[in-house]
Amino acid sequence: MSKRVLITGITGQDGSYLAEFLLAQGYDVHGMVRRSSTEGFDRIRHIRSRITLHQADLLDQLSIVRLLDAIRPDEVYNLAAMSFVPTSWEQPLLTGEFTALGVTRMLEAIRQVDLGIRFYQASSSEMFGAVREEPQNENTRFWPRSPYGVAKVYGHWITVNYRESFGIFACSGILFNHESPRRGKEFVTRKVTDAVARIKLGLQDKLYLGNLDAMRDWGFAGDYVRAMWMMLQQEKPDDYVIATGEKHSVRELVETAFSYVGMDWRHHVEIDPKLIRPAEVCTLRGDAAKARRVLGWHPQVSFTQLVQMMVDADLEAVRREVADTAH
Ligand code: NAP
Ligand code: F7E
Repeated sequence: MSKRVLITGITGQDGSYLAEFLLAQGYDVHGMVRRSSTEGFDRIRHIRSRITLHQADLLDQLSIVRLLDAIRPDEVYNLAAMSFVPTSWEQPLLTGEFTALGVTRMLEAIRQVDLGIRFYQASSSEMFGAVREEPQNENTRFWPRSPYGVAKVYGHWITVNYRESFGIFACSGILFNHESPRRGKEFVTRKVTDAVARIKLGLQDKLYLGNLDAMRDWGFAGDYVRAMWMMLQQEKPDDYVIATGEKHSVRELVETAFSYVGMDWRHHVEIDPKLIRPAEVCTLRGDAAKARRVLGWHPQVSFTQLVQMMVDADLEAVRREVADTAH
């Protein structure tokens, strides 16, 4: 019989790639979605008929318990969260409820329904924040720089604690930034590739950005969801850093994206001081040696391939948008 899985955050970037990956592995895939007056299922439209969606909310403990009891999954991937760093300064309490306490609600539900359910927690390189060393690995001290980062530190430690307290097979994946054509347009990579497409096609002239000096270790989301699954297939639960080991600045990102379509970014990019964060994570670069050694995980898409893939996808999307409005 096929294994059953529950993904929270299935409508998000990672949820959609993970659902595709697990379907290909033969899983019976269930997703948790929150109630909304309109359906935001764009990223999972192409697999909608092959998955089962259920309404529940990270803020509502009983809804999660009832859901786990009804589905009885073998594995749970907790990807749901308020994931945009700037919003975490505007809505710090809600961020704590979703991104921090939401993890405890998931773990409590497992504790109540079935201690045998395997659990993956979507932790983040934002926990390293003002980095204490480079590259960062599983033993690097955390110093989060936003309410989002602080909430993720809580989520990480409650996952470790429930593993140690109750023997739950719970893993915390400390994932560095990962992107794709399905990335939300407020994140810097997609904001840049969407703007490059619009500028190239004559629909826009300027792109306003914040800190061009920030450096990130950017990988491809499709590679990273494979690592999540690998963690839950091991004999013992553990925590892993997932990263490419390379870092690039926002300036390099912009240069790579504009030059790919034959344009000079200096003619189009302007700085908007409102986009500078109250406390910045200036640089991140991960060391995924443990994941390579234990899981056998390697990223397959390079930085340049990733940027080009996203620009190509946005050129196509914007062309479609233009054609649709012309009809
Ligand atoms: P994303 O695209 O923003 O997706 C977030 C998902 O969480 C969406 O499906 C959203 O549902 C859902 N959600 C939010 N609040 C919820 C609630 N109260 N109840 C139920 N569902 C809720 O994020 P992502 O990039 O896929 O990231 C997935 C996870 O990995 C997140 O936890 C993120 O913090 C973490 N992470 C991401 C990265 C990265 O670089 N992408 C790196 C490290 C860690 P709606 O569609 O209803 O909004
Ligand atoms: O910013 C700088 C910004 O918003 C990256 C989330 O998935 O990854 C993501 O968090 C950098 C920052 O991602 C703009 O200041 C400059 O230094 O794309 P981002 P993030 O904050 O790193 C981690 C791992 C997560 O866990 C999060 O959930 O780019 N930057 N100008 C800008 N950033 C944005 N968004 N917009 C700009 O205009």
